[in-house]
Amino acid sequence: MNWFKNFFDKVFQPESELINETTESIEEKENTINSKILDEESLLEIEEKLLRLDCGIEFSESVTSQLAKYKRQINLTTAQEKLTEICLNSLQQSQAQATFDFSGNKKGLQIILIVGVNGVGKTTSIGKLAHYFAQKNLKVLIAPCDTFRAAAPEQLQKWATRAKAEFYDGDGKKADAILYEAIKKSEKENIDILLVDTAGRLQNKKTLMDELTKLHSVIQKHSAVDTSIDTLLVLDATTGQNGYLQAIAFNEATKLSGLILSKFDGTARGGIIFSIAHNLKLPIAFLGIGEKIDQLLEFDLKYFFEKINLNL
Ligand SMILES: Nc1nc2c(ncn2[C@@H]2O[C@H](COP(=O)(O)OP(=O)(O)OP(=O)(O)O)[C@@H](O)[C@H]2O)c(=O)[nH]1
Ligand SMILES: [Mg+2]
Repeated sequence: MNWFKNFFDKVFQPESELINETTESIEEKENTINSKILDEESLLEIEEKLLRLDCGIEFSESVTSQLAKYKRQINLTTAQEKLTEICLNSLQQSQAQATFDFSGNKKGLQIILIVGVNGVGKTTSIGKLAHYFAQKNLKVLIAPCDTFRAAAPEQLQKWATRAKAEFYDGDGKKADAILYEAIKKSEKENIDILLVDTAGRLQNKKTLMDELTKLHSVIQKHSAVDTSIDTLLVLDATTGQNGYLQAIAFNEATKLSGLILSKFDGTARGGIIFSIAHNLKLPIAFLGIGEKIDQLLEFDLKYFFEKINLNL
């Protein structure tokens, strides 16, 4: 019996329903209790499991040291519950720091800069976001500020057409000039959401980060007072610990608002998020769960935990 699901149903259940827990479900749970005691060996296994999920050394050690307090006092079923609680708390804390609001109820132009290394899914995420906002009856404009890859604007324009969003044709201009023009166009045409694609690769890391800093200053200099800016880092859920290093580098260069975890449909590893939440306190805004236009979900803790599989 999947007690993990039961545990989650309880965590996300209204309290009134908890009181009515039936004797049947209590018996069911008791039948599945794994009587093995939490010992040194099982603590090591838990740490290995977290490392395999890409949770990173610091987070994995922090979890096992919190669990070590219960050594020889609890069985593995209870340890599983505590493990899940610790992981859940960690993500809840970083999600609580979120300052972004993608409800579509904000006043003024909302500019969303999409950043991330080469191939993580920036352009695809922009297409999906354009669709997401268009579904909320918002006017969306896409700006192709990845001027490094020749085919990038064309790929983005196709997404804009699919999402029924507007597209600013950069026509060979530099990224900062394209952004400037796109901001002006947004103001003139009462655009609600301006989505900005950026390069994932330039000559080297410094030029890439310098370019992002430049784009930020264009927004700061040339946008109206009620314009809001969010920078979302796209991370590929299957990349592992390298994703953590990407988050550090981009956060230093651009002050990230949060993350889009793409390709979460693949192996559904994504444990990298715990590492980032634990160390950088960056919230997740969306999950990419496929290549199609509607395969983007607002981040949902329950969904994430069901997929990540922390089962011992
Ligand atoms: N399965 C799956 N594939 C995805 C997802 N998001 C993007 N992809 C795929 O990842 C590949 C790269 O996506 P792009 O959107 O071009 O990535 P990018 O970051 O814009 O790449 P560059 O412009 O080269 O830096 C494509 O084949 C996409 O279809 C996702 O959520 N799930
Ligand atoms: Mg791209």
